[in-house]
Amino acid sequence: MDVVGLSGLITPSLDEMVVVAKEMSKAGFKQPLLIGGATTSKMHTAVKVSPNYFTVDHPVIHVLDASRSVTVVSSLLGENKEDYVTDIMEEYDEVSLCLNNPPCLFQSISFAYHLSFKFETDEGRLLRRS
Ligand code: B12
Repeated sequence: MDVVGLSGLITPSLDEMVVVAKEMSKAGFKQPLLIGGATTSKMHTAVKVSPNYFTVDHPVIHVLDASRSVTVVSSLLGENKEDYVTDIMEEYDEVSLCLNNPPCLFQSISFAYHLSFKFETDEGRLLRRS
């Protein structure tokens, strides 16, 4: 299976990713799109990139560390691909709905803890993720 990966090293890369996602959609690409790099976030992927390309067949997935892409691609190749992708889709919907609402965002992120992201918080305020 081919996968397309975009790496956002500097802030302008974030807007370019949106352009790339739109172009991939227009050109009829079918490959999953992995988003990574220091300036990217799940919120940016959910709100800006994903609406331009995400389908169950070719999801857009934010991957925090390149080493995690192995697990992600294994899940995309596995029997439970559809469940895996649907979970991500639902999570992105929740994160998008919570935009500009930190308590709501924290709740939805806690809900997604099973995806094994770790967070440190201070009275509901997100401090760090690892
Ligand atoms: C090395 C470096 C450079 C080198 C790059 C050399 C090269 N050929 O790659 C040089 C000196 C050229 C450079 C230039 C610039 N840099 Co610089 N640079 C860095 C630095 C120190 C390290 C980046 C790095 O390579 N890290 C190692 C990689 C492996 O880590 P990573 O990118 O985080 O990737 C990991 C994950 O994010 C993930 N991942 C990354 N991509 C992907 C993709 C996928 C698909 C997946 C699944 C995962 C994934 O996996 C990786 C491993 O875990 C960072 C500071 C920092 N500590 O991050 C600044 C930094 C990125 N640079 C910065 C800036 C501003 C610049 C310049 C614009 C400076 C200027 N005014 O000219 C230019 C831009 C050049 C350009 N056109 O891109 C800023 C960006 C700030 C911002 N938010 O925009 C940073 C953050 C420094 C800072 N704090 O100000 N830079």
